[in-house]
Amino acid sequence: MLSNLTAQPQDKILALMAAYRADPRETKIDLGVGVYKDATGATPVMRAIKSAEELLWKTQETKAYVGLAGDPAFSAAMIDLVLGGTVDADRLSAVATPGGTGAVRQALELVKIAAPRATVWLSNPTWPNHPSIVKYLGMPLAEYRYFDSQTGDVDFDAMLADIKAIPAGDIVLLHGCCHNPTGANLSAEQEDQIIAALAANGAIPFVDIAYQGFGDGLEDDARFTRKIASQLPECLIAASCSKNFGIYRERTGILMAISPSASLQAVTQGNMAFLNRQNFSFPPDHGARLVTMILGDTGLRSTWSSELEDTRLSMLNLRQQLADELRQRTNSDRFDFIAKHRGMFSRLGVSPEVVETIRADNGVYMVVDSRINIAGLNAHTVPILAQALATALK
Ligand code: PLP
Ligand code: TYF
Repeated sequence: MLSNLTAQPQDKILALMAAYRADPRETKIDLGVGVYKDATGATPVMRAIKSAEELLWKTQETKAYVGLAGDPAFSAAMIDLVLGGTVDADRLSAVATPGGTGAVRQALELVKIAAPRATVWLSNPTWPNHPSIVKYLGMPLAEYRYFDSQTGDVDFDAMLADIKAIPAGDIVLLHGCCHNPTGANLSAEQEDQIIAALAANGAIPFVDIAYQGFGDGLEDDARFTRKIASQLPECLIAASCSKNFGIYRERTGILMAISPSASLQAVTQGNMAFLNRQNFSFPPDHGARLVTMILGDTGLRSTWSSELEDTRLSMLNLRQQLADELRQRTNSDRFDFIAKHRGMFSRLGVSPEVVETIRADNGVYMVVDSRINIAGLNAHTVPILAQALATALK
């Protein structure tokens, strides 16, 4: 039986991680996988997480199963964090999932049950796991235009035209904030135009929000998601706690669904719990419990949000520094967009050959589409990257 297997395509981001590890050069720089790193290159456990873990260790008296949907207190805390009271609880369903990836998977499986013929529309480009999961589930897939590699900005006219043409009942996957891989995001006015287009054509939004707090702050980063949730009749939301709580390996995420009416809530919730049971029974609890403790405690919450804010500001500083260095070294404003982008990533818009040259000559690892993880840089390595790029582009 196992002899029937053939090799699966690799995730290019995870393959890059392996290539970086195998490079013996001490000066190598990892701008690949989306993990936050501080100025020393460490991915620290956040202070609030450490405190919550200590408290949990002292007070937790059982590790018995919780429930198919996870702890309702986690759902309530995350609904509040992401939606901030913009949607009535009686239309909201939620289940904890293994990470944001698990939420994306469960959301698509829910679509498969409810609307098996619906096409899933993805931004071009998007996070590689989106098309990978859609294809694996055998669902129809299509793309809407998103990025203009000449300007480094959203190609908004093209995006809006494509969204307007999507048929009623199809699913439109939108990044809640901090678009991965481009770093280019909609303005508040552009968001409103996208929402108006969805209201007019009856396509159903599915928001993936994995970087709340990494862009313009916890509230601003939730703005698009909240407007979608409160202005459109139904939507799905996949939220990840991996980045903003720094608990990547704990696999902590949540799927939320907003039903058009309260009468549909129970059956929606039941289907989501059913899907959890089919796939893994109970979602992981440890990370979800830490998040619940932090969000529910004034002291822990303020420790967490201030550390998150420091993280966000450090990435903004690196953005500005990199844009400035590139302006100087390339003698052009070509890369000014880096300072305007938000989140962990920017797509530089250089060719795969340039990406490869910089890797071979300078040991700088970025994804082949020229996505860089801003947090992989520090004040010392920004000029090294800027010079490597300027040289390779000559
Ligand atoms: N969605 C996007 C766009 C992402 O970039 C990520 C990666 O972090 C995720 C979802 C989910 O990540 P995780 O499964 O680690 O929570
Ligand atoms: O885009 C990234 O780098 C992050 C981390 O299969 C990631 O979202 C990458 C690949 C993957 C899961 C997470």
